[in-house]
Order: sequence, then C-alpha cells, then structure tokens
Amino acid sequence: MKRKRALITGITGQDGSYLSEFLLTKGYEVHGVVRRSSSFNTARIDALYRDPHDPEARLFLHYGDLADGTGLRRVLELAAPDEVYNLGAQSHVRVSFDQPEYTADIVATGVLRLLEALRDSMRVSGRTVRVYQAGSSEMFGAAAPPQHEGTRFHPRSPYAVAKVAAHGYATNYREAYGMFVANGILFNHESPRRGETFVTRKITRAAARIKLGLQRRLFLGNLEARRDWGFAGDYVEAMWAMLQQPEPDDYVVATGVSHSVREFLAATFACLDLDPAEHVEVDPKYFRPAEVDHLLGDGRKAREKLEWSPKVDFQALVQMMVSYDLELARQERTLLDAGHRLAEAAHGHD
Ligand code: NAP
Ligand code: F7E
Repeated sequence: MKRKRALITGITGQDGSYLSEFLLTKGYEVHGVVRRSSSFNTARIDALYRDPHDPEARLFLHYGDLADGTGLRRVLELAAPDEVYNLGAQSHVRVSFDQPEYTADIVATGVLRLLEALRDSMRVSGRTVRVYQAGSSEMFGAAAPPQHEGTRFHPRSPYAVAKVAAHGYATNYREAYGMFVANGILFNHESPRRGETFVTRKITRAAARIKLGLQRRLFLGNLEARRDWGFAGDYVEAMWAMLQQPEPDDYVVATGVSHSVREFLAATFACLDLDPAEHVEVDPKYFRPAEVDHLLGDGRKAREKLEWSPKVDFQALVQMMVSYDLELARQERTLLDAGHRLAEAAHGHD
C-alpha cells in the first residue's frame, strides 16, 4: 500500500514534534516546513531526523515560511502531501501585543496563503488534500466558560483575533471550494517540550533551578487566570483523527478541567518540596493589556465523534514537566560545578 504523506508547518515547535513522532509511528512519510535561522532550530525533532540519503529516511525538511506564498507552493509541489497540518504561528499571546502586524501576517494571512496555494495545487494535480488548521481556545477569550464549538468568539489579543480570521478563512474555503479543512479549537496543551516563556514551562523550569540552587526568584504576572491544561502528546492524536473523518468539521479539544496559574505553581513547588511564598514575586510587566480570565473546554463532540479523550491529567502533566526540568537543572549544576573545580585547580597553579 502507498505510504500516506503529511506536510507539517511549524514542525520545529512543540506540537510539530509530537505530531511528527505520531505520524511516523503510523507509517506516514512526513515533510516539514522549517524557517531558516542563523542557528539550528530543530532540537525538538533532531531525534527523528535521518540523512535524506538513508533509504530508511521518512522525515524530510524544506525551508519555507508562512510569509512566503511562492515558497509554500514549491514545498507543496515537492512534498505532494495527502494531509497538511498547519501548525506554524507566532504563538505567544503576550508577544502578539508587541508584534501585532507580524502576528496577523503569519497567523491569519499565512493561512490564506497556504489555502490559496493548496487550491491551485489541487486543481493542477487533481489530487485531494486534507487540511488541519490549528485554531485556539484563545478565540473564545472573554466568553463565559465552559466553551464549546457553538460558543461565540470574543478574542482578547492580536493573536486571538488573527486565529479567528484564520478560522474564518478555513471555513470559507470549505464552503466555497468544497475543500476538506478541519478546524481544531485546542485548549492549552503543555509538555516538557513547551517553549520556556509559556507560563507552565516557565514555572517548572524555574522551580527545578531553584531546587538545585541555580536561581532564587521567579517573576510572574496574573496568577488568577484559569486554563484548561492538557498534554500536547495527547492533543496531536485529535488533530490526526479530525482528518480521518468522512467530513471536515470544527472540534474543541480539551480536558474539561481548569486550574489557575496559582494552582499550577503550587502543584509544581509541592513536587519539589518548595514554598512559592519564598521565591515567587508578581511583576506587572507580565500582565497583558487584555487578559483571558477563564478557559474551560467542553470537548464532548471530540469524545463522541473522534473517540478521543486525554490520557494525561493535570497532576501527571505537572510531574512529567518537573521531572524533565529537574534533569536539565542537574545537568546544568554538574557543568557549573565542574567549571568551578577547573577554575579552582587553575587558580591553584598560579
Ligand atoms: P510553538 O511551539 O510556538 O511552535 C510554533 C511553530 O511555528 C514553530 O515551529 C515555529 O518555527 C513556527 N513558525 C513561527 N513563525 C513561522 C512562520 N512565519 N512561518 C512558518 N513557521 C513559523 O507552538 P505550538 O505550541 O507547537 O502550537 C502549534 C500551533 O497550535 C500554533 O499554531 C499555535 O498557535 C496553536 N495552538 C497552540 C496551543 C498550545 O497550547 N500549545 C493551543 C491552541 C493552538 P521556529 O521553531 O522556527 O520558531
Ligand atoms: O499564559 C498567565 C497569562 O502564555 C497562560 C499559547 O499556546 O495557549 C497559550 O496561550 C496564562 C495567561 O499561555 C505569566 O497572563 C501569569 O493568563 O502560558 P501562557 P496562553 O496565553 O494561554 C493558547 C491556547 C494558545 O493558543 C497560545 O498559542 O498565564 N501568566 N504569569 C503568565 N504567562 C506567561 N507567559 N508568563 C508569565 O510570567
């Protein structure tokens, strides 16, 4: 049987790495769009990569950018995918207030570029391609919890507004051209691979470093915001399931349980037998011009239609992230101590 081919934008990100792993284990040939950068940005997928000359290689990377429609067309031609997962984004909500135009260009117009490229590519090749669009619970913003597929969007940041536009483009291409475009509306999902400036990872990383004497204080913003936090490794399976359905649709993916940032902090510090009161300070710098107070997903549709449910709960997620960051901190401590010993030895020879 012919191998299925998937193209992932944002393959170097948290979700892109878990999705690549998942699709490779399902037997897919995986192609990824990678942005050119002055230093390597592929750490999360390095373990999956093999030299393309290796006959066993099934992961292929292509330079591209959601800002560059011509490049996207070329990548589509080379990869000839059956499924496209559009995960690429400037995904940081706070940063979107500092870089609103750029965020809109990548998060909203980038989707339009990709859909236009796909529309033309399907017409020319006669092939059908299924598309996953990475929507976000941030689109619900100020809407009262619990939020479901029918809840009215009330975005609170340039990032969220751009995701609403992207959602609209995806729906429009489905209706206007009959394209198979599924909108995933994913609530926050975290992991040891989460970017270090998102609040969960910022907390687990800092707590582990405090435990090993590598840092003393942690500065945070609004501790009362509540989020429905799940595990990224679980959520990418829902993305795939959306593209295996007979018809494209919109799906909320969530755990159905929310916690405050303060509770995440307490759970993390408790794992390490630390007291947040001794180390944590609030810095207004991390407050947002408009906050999203409470996200809590009603994921019944995904449970029923996709037969998807999360496997990792809140406490297991915290423990997983803490264990990983503790190991990183141990390595940092070891290097630091070795450096000190070398310096002392060199000093002794003076
Ligand atoms: P992430 O870790 O920030 O990864 C974002 C990815 O997009 C990275 O590979 C990044 O490349 C790439 N990217 C950034 N700008 C790009 C551009 N101009 N052109 C092409 N690629 C670009 O995000 P994530 O957590 O994996 O999230 C994946 C997707 O789901 C995003 O669209 C995000 O907005 C959405 N989402 C995430 C969550 C969540 O809780 N994680 C929830 C709902 C929706 P570099 O590595 O080069 O920076
Ligand atoms: O903030 C509060 C902050 O940046 C969560 C992205 O993946 O999920 C993510 O967006 C909450 C907010 O995630 C700090 O004010 C307090 O209320 O971890 P975050 P996010 O904004 O929810 C959605 C679903 C996405 O789609 C996005 O791509 O935590 N908070 N103190 C802080 N947040 C940060 N980053 N840093 C702090 O010091």
